[in-house]
Amino acid sequence: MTPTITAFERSPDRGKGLARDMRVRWALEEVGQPYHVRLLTFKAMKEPAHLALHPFGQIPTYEEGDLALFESGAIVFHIAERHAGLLPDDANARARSIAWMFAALNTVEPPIFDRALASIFERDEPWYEQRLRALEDSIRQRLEQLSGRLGDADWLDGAFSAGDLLMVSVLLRLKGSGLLDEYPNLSAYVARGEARPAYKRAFDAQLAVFIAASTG
Ligand code: GTB
Repeated sequence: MTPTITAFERSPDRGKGLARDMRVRWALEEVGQPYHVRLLTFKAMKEPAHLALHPFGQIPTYEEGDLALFESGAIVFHIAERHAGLLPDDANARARSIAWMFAALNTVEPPIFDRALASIFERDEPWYEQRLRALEDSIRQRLEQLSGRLGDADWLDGAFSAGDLLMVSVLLRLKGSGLLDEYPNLSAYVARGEARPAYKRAFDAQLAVFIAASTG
């Protein structure tokens, strides 16, 4: 059965691929699973039909037969469990990949996302510069640690896995901030992720949605 995911009808990032449907698209592309996309306005996301799928009225969701999921991490995990290619077969290596998935979402993403939110919603506050510095210090601490662990390896733990897919997705939000450039091995790691054909297909698909919304 072909799954259906939800995405922004018009992403506020103007097609930069920063919304969280991108990581789900990427996972589906990595495993070669075709998918449908249902596009939603902000208004539709808060209506009962969507709230029945997503208790917080957000994207992405994932529907497949009688299964409905929300939370991008849970969706990527589901895809990785049901298809070959995103989690190793060896039980210990698999557990470590899953640990990297959680690390990406629980340990690395929060200060990065908070920085993005602050730069949109708190820019005019008198304490903005101080808050930005504090958030960037927290981000640097995580990047330093991650950079040390990655070293000169291509991926976090052996072959590319769902842990890398989520970590690269999270780090991509730092592009243009200058922060990633302070850690050349992490910049190269993100570039390796972006160079994957599956990433490119997913990126092009979400960009096509933005272009269609802008020209239609
Ligand atoms: N923890 C959830 C998950 O991982 O799935 C978080 C889902 C989430 O934050 N969804 C956002 C959403 O639906 C879109 S991705 N927001 C609408 C709402 O809450 O009403 C977050 C996002 C939004 C915008 C940009 N951007 O413009 O760059 C990037 C990322």
